[in-house]
Amino acid sequence: MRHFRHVLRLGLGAVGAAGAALPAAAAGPQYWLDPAGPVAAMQGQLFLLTLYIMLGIFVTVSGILVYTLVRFRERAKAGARAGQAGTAVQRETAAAAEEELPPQIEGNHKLEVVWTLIPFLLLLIIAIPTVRLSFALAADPGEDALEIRVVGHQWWWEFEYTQLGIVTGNEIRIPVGRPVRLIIQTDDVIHKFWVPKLAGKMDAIPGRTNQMWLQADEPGVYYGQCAELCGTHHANMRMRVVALPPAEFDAWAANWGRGPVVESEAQLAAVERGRQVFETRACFACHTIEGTAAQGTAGPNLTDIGARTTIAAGILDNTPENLARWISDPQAIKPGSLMPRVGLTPDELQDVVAFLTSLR
Ligand code: HEC
Ligand SMILES: [Cu+2]
Repeated sequence: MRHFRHVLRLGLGAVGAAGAALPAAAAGPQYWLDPAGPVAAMQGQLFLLTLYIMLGIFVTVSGILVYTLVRFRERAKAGARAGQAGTAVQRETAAAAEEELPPQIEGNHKLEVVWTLIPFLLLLIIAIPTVRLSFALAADPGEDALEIRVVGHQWWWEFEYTQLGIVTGNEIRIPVGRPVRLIIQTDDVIHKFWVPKLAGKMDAIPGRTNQMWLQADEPGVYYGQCAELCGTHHANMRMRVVALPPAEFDAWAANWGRGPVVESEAQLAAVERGRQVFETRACFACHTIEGTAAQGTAGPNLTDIGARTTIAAGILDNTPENLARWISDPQAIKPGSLMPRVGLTPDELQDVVAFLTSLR
């Protein structure tokens, strides 16, 4: 009985811990059971269906187990207790009681059919929606879909809008209510694209192209990250999906690559100097900025860097201070990152930051 209580306490403890952890996870921006689009919603429903069936089985089986343990437990017998100090007759009765066994049952066709049929039916209930959903998710989202090629790099994401000629990094803008076809590839090792509130994970595998689709039903910023261990900065390979009303999306797309936005003559001069720094120092060899001499591809395309909310694959807010920190010493922020430290004078640094922040 002491063991039983111990097990019961452990079990209740585990359920309590899970119950406390769930709402805590729900508060986070990557809680996938709080979907913001049809793909994540369908996946969540299938998960919950399976979970509820399993919970039903768990409760039924454990219930029968606990009932059996309690109901048929060995009880101290009056005779056995008496036996220790009793007469010879009492001792004999006690010994006989010890040997007394419950009826031994072997084979029961009815029961066997029932407990084969029930799992069969339950598996069928899980299998039908699973197969249907698998086909729905593998299907092409159609001609109207926006297509984005996603390329994983150590440790940042490249996004190419194949129909629009736009390339960006670590942050994708998509129009609300329109399906997005994602062509998923990698430039080096295996990565995994994952924006929990919009859709489940998809591998980016060398030499292979995977496809998936997603859609955001409400405007907002959805957090994602690489979900496959891909080296030192796997945990710092984040991304954001910004879902915009269609008109705002179109305006952003039309404006992309239009060059610097400046408010004053003085700012224009700084931006001009910054562009020259970018085009003549090592930056141009690794980064592309539309409309400049910089056409490198080893690092993220920076054409709209001023419009992004974060830099360095989601680990720093995009502010002029953080840009300067990053550019002056990327290795201090992301040690081992594939952007080297480029020696710039303080003036050059200031100008290049002015140039980059104007690209919005
Ligand atoms: C050898 C190639 C290389 C050179 C040279 C280089 N970068 Fe980078 N840069 C990268 C890579 C790779 C990343 C992505 C790093 C990461 O997030 O892990 C990056 C990231 C950045 C980012 C953040 C972009 C984002 O989307 O988060 C900025 C801004 C940037 N570089 C600016 C510069 C500037 C300015 C220079 C010149 C002073 C420069 N880079 C020189 C390779 C390079
Ligand atoms: Cu990765």
